[in-house]
Amino acid sequence: MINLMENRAVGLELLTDSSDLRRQVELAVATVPVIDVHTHVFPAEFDEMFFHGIDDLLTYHYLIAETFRSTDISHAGFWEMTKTERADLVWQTLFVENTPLSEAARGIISVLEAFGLDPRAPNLNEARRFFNSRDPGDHLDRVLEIACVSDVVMTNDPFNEREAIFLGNAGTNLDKRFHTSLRLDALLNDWQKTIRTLARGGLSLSIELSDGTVSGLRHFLDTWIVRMRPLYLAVSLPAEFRYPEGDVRDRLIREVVLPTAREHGLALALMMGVRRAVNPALKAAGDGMGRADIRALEQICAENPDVRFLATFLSRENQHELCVSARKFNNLMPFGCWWFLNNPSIVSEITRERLELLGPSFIPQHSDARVLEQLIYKWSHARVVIAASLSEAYVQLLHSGRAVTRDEIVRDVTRMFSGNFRSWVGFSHAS
Ligand code: FIX
Ligand code: ZN
Repeated sequence: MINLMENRAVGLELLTDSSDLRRQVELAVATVPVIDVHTHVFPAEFDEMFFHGIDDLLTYHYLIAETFRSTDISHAGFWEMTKTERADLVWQTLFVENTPLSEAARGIISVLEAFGLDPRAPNLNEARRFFNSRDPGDHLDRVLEIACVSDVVMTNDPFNEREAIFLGNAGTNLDKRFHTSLRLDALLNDWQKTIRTLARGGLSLSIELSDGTVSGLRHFLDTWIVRMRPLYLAVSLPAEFRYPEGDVRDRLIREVVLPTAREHGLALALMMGVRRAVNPALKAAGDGMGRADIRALEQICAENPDVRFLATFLSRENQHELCVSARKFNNLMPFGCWWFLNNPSIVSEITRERLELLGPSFIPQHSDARVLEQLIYKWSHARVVIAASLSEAYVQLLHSGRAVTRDEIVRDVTRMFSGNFRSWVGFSHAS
């Protein structure tokens, strides 16, 4: 009881020494569990969509793009290789013949370190033996524990015929730490192909978006929302996305997506600024980015004040605009440092400008992990930068004349790591 009382008292103590303050921030950021609001990670129930272990880690598309810059293998030659051969080539190229200085390469080192594996191994024998020996359930528990991740939100595409098979059962026997989001890229960015996919599934629609087609699409989404219980709807949008635009996508957003979000009380995540297949020869590694038009987001938020929006942009040049837009629209929640932004130098800049313009009313990061063990490095690397940015904000506040307590720091970090998302999407602790 005394310890509890002492601990309670410590939590209420004003932190007037900047070194103590920094230590408390680092402790809070390191130990407050986070909800990972956007990932491509799947649990083992999704079979071949469940990526884990050293070969999946090394054939991550970030590392494939980097490997092509340091070896003379042709794209075709690389794709003819087996996954094991590709992983060996990536390891040899980026980790043996060169120093793993990039963020994605350093991430592999952080994962090996977490499991006590040799980061300077000449080959992958030890790592393969280790990962192949792990019990899947225990390994998942251990990864989430090391990463201090309480919940993982997947990216789920009901328009993907292969995934739909797994999704159909997701509602029932899914690991309770995994949650779905309903991804709309196929509908909004690939309408011509999707109408053919839906026809194969027995849903015949008209490409001109007749009334019957709109109601057919609404019913398709309603059915999937009931089956998969997504925490939010999501779509990535190209850098050239404009709104209003008067095209098919504009009509699908207005007549199908927004009414569905409103009717089901679902938030809509807009992920803006991607340029798909800039170099198709790199496959998943071939996407690029571009500066998007913040006015499109503002128009959607302004026209739909009763709908909550999550937003992330892929261009560093859009980040300050996003902060200012979020000040204008309280139905807009910025989240994460997406993809090519997820590098410490840029995460630091984005986090500091968000704290300066938004206080704790944003979601600092998502991992975008595709391979289970990436959760470890993406969160350990992010936490270092978030702690430094947050410490700077508290120290500046102290110098301006206002000290904080440890409990207040934990409150603020909890709000950013899970509270803002929970309240935004209506995700209660119980669910
Ligand atoms: O659109 C997305 O969800 C992107 O995150 C992915 O397409 C991308 O490949 C990725 O995983 C980036 O980290
Ligand atoms: Zn993603």
